[in-house]
Amino acid sequence: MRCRTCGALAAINMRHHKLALCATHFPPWLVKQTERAIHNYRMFSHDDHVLVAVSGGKDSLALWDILLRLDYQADGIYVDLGIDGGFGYSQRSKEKVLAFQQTHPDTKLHIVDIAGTYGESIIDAAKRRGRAKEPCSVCGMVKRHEMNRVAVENGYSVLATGHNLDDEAATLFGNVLHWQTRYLARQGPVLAAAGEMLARKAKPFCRIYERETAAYVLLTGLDYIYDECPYSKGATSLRHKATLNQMEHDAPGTKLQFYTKFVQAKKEGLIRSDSEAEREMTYCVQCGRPTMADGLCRFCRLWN
Ligand code: Q46
Ligand code: ZN
Ligand code: ZN
Repeated sequence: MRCRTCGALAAINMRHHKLALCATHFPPWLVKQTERAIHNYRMFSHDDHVLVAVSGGKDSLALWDILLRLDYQADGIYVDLGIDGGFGYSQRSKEKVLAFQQTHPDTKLHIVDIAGTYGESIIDAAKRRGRAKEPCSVCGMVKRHEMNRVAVENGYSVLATGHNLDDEAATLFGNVLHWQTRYLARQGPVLAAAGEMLARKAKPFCRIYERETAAYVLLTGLDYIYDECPYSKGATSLRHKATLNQMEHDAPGTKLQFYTKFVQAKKEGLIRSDSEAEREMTYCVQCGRPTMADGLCRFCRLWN
């Protein structure tokens, strides 16, 4: 395959776009695609203060890198979950994030140490809830709560996450399989803020395939933690990803269509929007953040 721009040997062939690009022309192309998504879905502008959720993995570091290249005011937040998994997962991922931030000294990095702040690591908290082997629901909830808290308390107008198209399509697939209409209402490229306690959320990579962010970090030499969290192995989302990969292999563009047509249907009012879902929310009596639960939110309940 040859690069469409210069005719050199291609580094990546994107069958879904009928486009092949070389090592020189692919990274700027991806930066432009990200900018386009930010603009088209009205995620944020150059006046916004963006907080990027960074895990040390390829997607979130690529996102922080691209937002800085695009001259956005973007700081980072790292949530130290205290997960070891036999290879010091949290420690090593934190080192990658710190190393990246040190090469961008104008940016700020917020680090939340869960065990230090709440007296218990994610895994211990999950154990207490009888979820030692499947800590992901507790972990995800705590991460979302803490990222939002830091965004709100520090005046960031938007929280950006590195979820890519493969993540979003797998989530959508799971939500549709179980007809989780509430979750469908809260899924999308950008979620509006709800009052002063819930920051706007944006996913600038929602149309970018995982192999494209992988190619980006490889070609730009970004250093990230290659190993996944040890608890991600049994995740249902991996099964959904495998199914979608098979379909994508047979018909390139399947994932992109599945996701973008969903977003379009929401825009046309065919699927309930997040603002409608928001009306069902109440506010946690302890931390004041929106919740679907009565009285205390799930986060406050966990630590009480
Ligand atoms: S960090 Fe936490 Fe993930 Fe690890 S314990 Fe599960 S949710 S897999 S993205
Ligand atoms: Zn080229
Ligand atoms: Zn609460």
